Amino acid sequence: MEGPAPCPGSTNKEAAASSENSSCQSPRAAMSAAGAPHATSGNNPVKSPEAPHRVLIESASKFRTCRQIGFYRRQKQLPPGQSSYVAQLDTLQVDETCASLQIIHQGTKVPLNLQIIAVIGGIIRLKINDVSPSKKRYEVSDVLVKEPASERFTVAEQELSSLTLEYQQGLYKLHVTAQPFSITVTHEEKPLVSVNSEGLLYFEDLVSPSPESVIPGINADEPLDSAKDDFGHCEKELQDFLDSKTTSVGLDFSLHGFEHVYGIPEHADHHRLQDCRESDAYRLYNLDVFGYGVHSKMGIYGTVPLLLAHKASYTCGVFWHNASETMVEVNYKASLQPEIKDAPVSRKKKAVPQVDLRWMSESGIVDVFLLLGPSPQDVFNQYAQLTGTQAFPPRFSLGYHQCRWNYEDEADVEAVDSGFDEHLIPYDVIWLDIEHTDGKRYFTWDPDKFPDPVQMQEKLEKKKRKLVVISDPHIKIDPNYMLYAEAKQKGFFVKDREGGDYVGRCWPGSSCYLDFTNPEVRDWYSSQFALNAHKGYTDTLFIWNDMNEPAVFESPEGTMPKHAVHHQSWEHRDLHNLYGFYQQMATSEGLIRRSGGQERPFVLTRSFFAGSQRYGAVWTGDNKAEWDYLKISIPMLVTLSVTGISFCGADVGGFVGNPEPELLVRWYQAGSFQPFFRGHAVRDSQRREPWLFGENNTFLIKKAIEERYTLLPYWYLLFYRAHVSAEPVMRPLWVEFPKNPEVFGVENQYMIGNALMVVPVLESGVSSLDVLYPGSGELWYNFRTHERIARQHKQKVRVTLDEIPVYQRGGTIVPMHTTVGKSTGWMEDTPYELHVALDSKGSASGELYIDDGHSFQYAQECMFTFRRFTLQKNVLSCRSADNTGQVTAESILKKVLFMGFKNRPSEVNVIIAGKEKTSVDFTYNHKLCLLTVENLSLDVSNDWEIHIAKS
Ligand code: NBV
Repeated sequence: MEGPAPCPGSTNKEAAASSENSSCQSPRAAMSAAGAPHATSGNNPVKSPEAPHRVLIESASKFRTCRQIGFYRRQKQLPPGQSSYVAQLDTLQVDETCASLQIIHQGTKVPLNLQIIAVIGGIIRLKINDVSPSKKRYEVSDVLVKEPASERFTVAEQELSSLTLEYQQGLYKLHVTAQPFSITVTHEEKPLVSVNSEGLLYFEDLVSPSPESVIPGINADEPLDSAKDDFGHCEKELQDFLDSKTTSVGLDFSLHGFEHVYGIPEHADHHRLQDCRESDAYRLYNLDVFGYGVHSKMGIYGTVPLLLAHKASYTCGVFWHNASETMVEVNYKASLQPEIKDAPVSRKKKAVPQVDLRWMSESGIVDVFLLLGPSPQDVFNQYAQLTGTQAFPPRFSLGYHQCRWNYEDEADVEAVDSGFDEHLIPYDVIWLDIEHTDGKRYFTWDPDKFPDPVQMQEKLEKKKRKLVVISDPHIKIDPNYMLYAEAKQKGFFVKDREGGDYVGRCWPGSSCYLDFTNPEVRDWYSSQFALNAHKGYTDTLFIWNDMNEPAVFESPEGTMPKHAVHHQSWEHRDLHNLYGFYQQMATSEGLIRRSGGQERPFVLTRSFFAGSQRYGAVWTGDNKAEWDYLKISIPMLVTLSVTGISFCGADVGGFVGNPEPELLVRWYQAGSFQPFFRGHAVRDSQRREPWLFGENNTFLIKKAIEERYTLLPYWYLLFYRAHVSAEPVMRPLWVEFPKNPEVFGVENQYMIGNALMVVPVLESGVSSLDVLYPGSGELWYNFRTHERIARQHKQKVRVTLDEIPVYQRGGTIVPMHTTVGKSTGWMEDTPYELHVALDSKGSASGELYIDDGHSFQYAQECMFTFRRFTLQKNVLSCRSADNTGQVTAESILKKVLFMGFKNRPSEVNVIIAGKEKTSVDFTYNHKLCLLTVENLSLDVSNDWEIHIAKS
């Protein structure tokens, strides 16, 4: 190809456009803007095979390593071991809300206020802030659903040098040591977590940099290799960006007896967090990293500063409530600890595993919640009590989504939509990327390509399908663009240091960025989704928020400078990780409002923070069409899931590049068993609709998608449970088998709910897999053949390209649909079937949840059917699961499969509402021990029983 290289997303025409209107940058800037993997993830130039004209050079210097981060380097000057802080126990005050006391730095004599709060429900909150600040520090608001209710601590002991507070009638004790200051929380007298035992409490004085803030000979605020900067940023720009204020805070925690910690997304790395001694710390800084490298601790699009620690006897969590750039160091070690109280000295100490954590944030205060568990579900509940649960999605959004950058025009949309019908593949949503707009002006349509967006949506709606369009946070500077003009006039953009609107470059060229941290801006943005506000914005249109880290081209690390100024004069540095959270909040609120509060929204976001689960779904951004990315998607998604974000997915097929057909098929098979299921592809890639890879692959992809649709009742139930009970939808094995250390490091198998274990194929050419069947005395069944797995806890399993292994756990009942339709909308009246997998006692239980699939009536008027099925002593009963739901429409159960039923029954009878027995047809397969009761017509809203008479 001749001529200048277009950047991602641009056409040659655009690339040639004037700089004022161009959505393009120089190739180097494009690479810079789009992001590049971290230094630790490889520096090799990567050729994008589908776009030979576009060479994406992975740059080592685009994103900073820990050593290039000023506050990290300053904090690392603090020698571990002996804290300079002393707790002034005589300042202790205890009231209904907290215990507070002062801690003082022995060198600087600067006092800090420590609040210890006993939050009802098994949470201890520690807040450390200035006593008399010269300037207020940023405190995160809007992430917690409300100010957590607290109870009074009992002071059990108070001496000159220590103090003991009791929580939950002494089940937990907090031992506060005065000098050096530390806190140890015990559970049943055993140490659980110590705070500042490594002496790494760090709290920079706002007024003057502390003596430690400067490394001899090097200014810690300058990049180590600024001279080598390769992005054409002048010295001043770099200084502007890196002018770290000395406002950073840090604290250490030791988790006693733990060897497994998880959480703190988002990193393209293992589920179990890796030791950081030989490498970088985990960085939590939301960044747009195109084609991010795998096995890297660099921060990518989102942050949830929640870490979970698990051992066979206990699960707990640390939630660091701070939205500035944060680093987390994890060190695994064994320590000698007093284990047994009152034991002879010789028996008192034994080596126990320990995880040391060090959290460091660039600004804000120390505000940390210790989630005391003790079970995984307790930690999920405690975290949800603070930050909320997963928004209950509309049912359509659990179907399959078809996306591409870009579906070119209305004809293209129609052709793709029809393609699904022609190939009889169900799907629910088609997506439009940035090119659908008029010059990247969000809320507008390209008048040539999308002249009649309403009609286009009506056509889709007739087929019971939806449209999603993208809406990024950058707003093109164009006085004739209404959205810009209005926001400008209202002063709704993020400001620069001089008080003007901050201007950055993004897809539309020069742009301003809406200040979503301002509630007024959010309110105004929400109102943009009103049905009469913009042409073509109908009630079947849903929204995708991208580039909301926020991404800014030609800016260091491709994001907003830290000195940009937000609402109430807070600097961007204080709240960087919250920007995307606030955009999704405003978008989701807008969709609710446009329906007068009636309809559930669907909003996908790329950037997120703790609490984002309340506003919709998250995906893992710009992965690549390579096997490593399919593989890493599993730990990435289970990590998101255990940190509250259940509605998560990865681009099926891989965003960047062209997947080989085998990879694509495997990705569909895995994606079909992941919460958010969307195929997506970068611009310039070959078309990837499911039917373009030959008959057999089309068949396999169709089969994977169909399987998703037959399992919709189960997915819907799991999302309901995630919403009401904070249960993750996708689960690492340790959550379901918490007492089984063998599974604590497993990340190539996972659970969907408590019933299905999925073993995705993550490599090419695989003909067998080693499958672990966890649990003791647990029975497992092949999900498709219903055959019981012989009791071996590890087995080599033969696999073909046809499907990935999925197993149903004995003791569970999975609700399914009997057939599939064109989309979820066509399946509202589709009958149900139950897959009952018997445990070793011949019992099983499960649930089914049904409502209208789209409105809030389930919550407002209890308009739902929530049923529990229990199999015990050969009787399967159907009863209300919680006695609150009202019956909605009639829903028919047609078929029940009983797996692991040892003998052929003599007869099977149904008793409806306690009335007389009716005998029903059944078949029995001896070899499989499978009893099938068919041709039923049972309304699941009724109480009924199926009695199986033994022969
Ligand atoms: O809007 C274009 C893309 C989008 O397709 C992708 O899913 C996002 O992650 N977007 C990023 C911006 C450009 C990436 C090079």
